[in-house]
Amino acid sequence: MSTERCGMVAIVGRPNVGKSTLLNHLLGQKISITSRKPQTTRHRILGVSTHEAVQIVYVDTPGLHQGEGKAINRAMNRAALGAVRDVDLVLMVVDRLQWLESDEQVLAAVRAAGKPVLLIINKTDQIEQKDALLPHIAALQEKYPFAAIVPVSALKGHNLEALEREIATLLPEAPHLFPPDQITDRSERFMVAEIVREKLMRQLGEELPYANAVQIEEFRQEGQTIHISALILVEKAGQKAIVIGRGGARLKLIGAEARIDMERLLGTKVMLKLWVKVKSGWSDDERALKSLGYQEES
Ligand SMILES: Nc1nc2c(ncn2[C@@H]2O[C@H](COP(=O)(O)OP(=O)(O)OP(=O)(O)O)[C@@H](O)[C@H]2O)c(=O)[nH]1
Ligand SMILES: [Mg+2]
Repeated sequence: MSTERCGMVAIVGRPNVGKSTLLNHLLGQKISITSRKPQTTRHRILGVSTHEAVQIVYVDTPGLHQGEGKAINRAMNRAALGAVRDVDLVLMVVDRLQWLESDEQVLAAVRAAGKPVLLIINKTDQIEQKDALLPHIAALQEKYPFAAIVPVSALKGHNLEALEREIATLLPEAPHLFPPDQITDRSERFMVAEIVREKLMRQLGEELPYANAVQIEEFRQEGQTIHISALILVEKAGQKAIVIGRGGARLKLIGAEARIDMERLLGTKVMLKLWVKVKSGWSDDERALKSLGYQEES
């Protein structure tokens, strides 16, 4: 048997560059929610990929953003920066040929951590000027001694095998941390709450800011069916009305979409009940955040 390799690999970048999409496609299974809106991911989420002697433990992180703002934003930045400290390798993701001030700040943060950094140019399927890619890569090489620069399309799965091979060469020789069939460290309860949050983010346009959180009140198996009740917390009465929609239509749609994903995840029939409750100020209240799982260990 060849020597075991294993390492922790943080996926970082500014919001919306495709970090969670990349994780899901690397794993071939959806464990981290995604949406067109920035700041979709709020927690650190592990995704474990084991192929024979190589185990890669990916850590998806919230997009690093400026402006500390509310407690929840600070908690998200802390989660992302904490992850960078704890890993063997950092994957920094950027969007096509863009290099913004916010990318520069992400680079400053990972540089400070002193870990090897592999730069991923994502969304190559949407690059119109293909011949601009090589000069862009050359310019990026000047910015930092990246371990490698790999263009991919996370969404279409382009070049992901080459990326995985590159990652494997950068991992230390070490025993595996997880059994080969384990794919995440998160509980089914957590994943179910995240599914509801994804449908909320996708259903609501700019009307609803990020002031929503989901709490699972019940998760109970009865025969072949799992009964789930989820509470959606919003900040204001007006937001509650928006989530519920006319005659409850929007909440019904969110529930129908969430149930499909939950049944796929759990492999059983799901009876889902959704509730919406106003709890003002939770997103800027450290204690409320802690009870919603936003407190990071370190
Ligand atoms: N065309 C294209 N779209 C992509 C690709 N990767 C991600 N996207 C889209 O980009 C949007 C953001 O993707 P996410 O994976 O949620 O991005 P993220 O970096 O995790 O975002 P935050 O968690 O908010 O920081 C979604 O609409 C994805 O479908 C890609 O390779 N090509
Ligand atoms: Mg994400």
